[in-house]
Amino acid sequence: MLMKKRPIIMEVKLDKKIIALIIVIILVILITGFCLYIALNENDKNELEGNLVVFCGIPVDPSDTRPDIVDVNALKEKYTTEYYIYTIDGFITKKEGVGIFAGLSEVQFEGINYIAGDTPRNEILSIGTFIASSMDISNYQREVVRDSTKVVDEAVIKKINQRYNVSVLVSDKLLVDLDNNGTNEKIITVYDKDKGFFGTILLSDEDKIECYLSVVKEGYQSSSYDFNGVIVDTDGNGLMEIYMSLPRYEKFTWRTLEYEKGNFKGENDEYIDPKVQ
Ligand SMILES: [Ca+2]
Ligand SMILES: [Ca+2]
Repeated sequence: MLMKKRPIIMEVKLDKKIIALIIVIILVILITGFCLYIALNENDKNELEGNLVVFCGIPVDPSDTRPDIVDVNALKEKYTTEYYIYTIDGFITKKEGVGIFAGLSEVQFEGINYIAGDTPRNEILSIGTFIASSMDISNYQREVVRDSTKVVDEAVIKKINQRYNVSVLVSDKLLVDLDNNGTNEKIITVYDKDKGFFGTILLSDEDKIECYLSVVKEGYQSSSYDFNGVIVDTDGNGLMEIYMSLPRYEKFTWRTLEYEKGNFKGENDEYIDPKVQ
């Protein structure tokens, strides 16, 4: 009888050892994985650190858009480099930044906004609104799809019309996963020519109005009512920035926003009301 019991005890002891070993292995794998994840993320951050970004010929780094900057030549020197050029359709070309930045000396400051005294004129602008990035950011981008059907939920149109007392048509509809959660948000532009109304509106993946990104209530006249900007991730944090060019009298200003789970990061002014549903 005793002889029969011993192997059973041994077996139990062995099982405990194996279990302990498995736990240790799992812990090692988890810790190693976590460290690797942190390290990779750090690499990503470092990779784009110091990336110079120029939108419509204007630097977007907040430290270079202070109202008190007087030495624009120092900025011109800093920003004169080779750039990767992106439009709403993605990467298009690589260019020396001298031409892109030619308009800098004409930039004026007005309050906290950075307003171009005159639109920088060069061959790139004829292609449309663009982002110039001193680093290659292609690997960080998610596709922006232009939905040619422009179909928008009736309830959304009704809400816009009621809110602004207009009767809008849809000019543009873009689909993009802004926050990398696997579902597309939608950015639409709508207009009412008779009332000079033009709006850019963010819809959730469930066709709910998340935010009026930009609204001009009267006096807007243009040959195109399409989305005027670029949607691109310039800091590699996985969230796509919405760079928008906004009309302001005969000049323009711009806005950068990041959207994640109903929240916004970035510039915020009277046009933006993220709480509007
Ligand atoms: Ca999303
Ligand atoms: Ca980003």
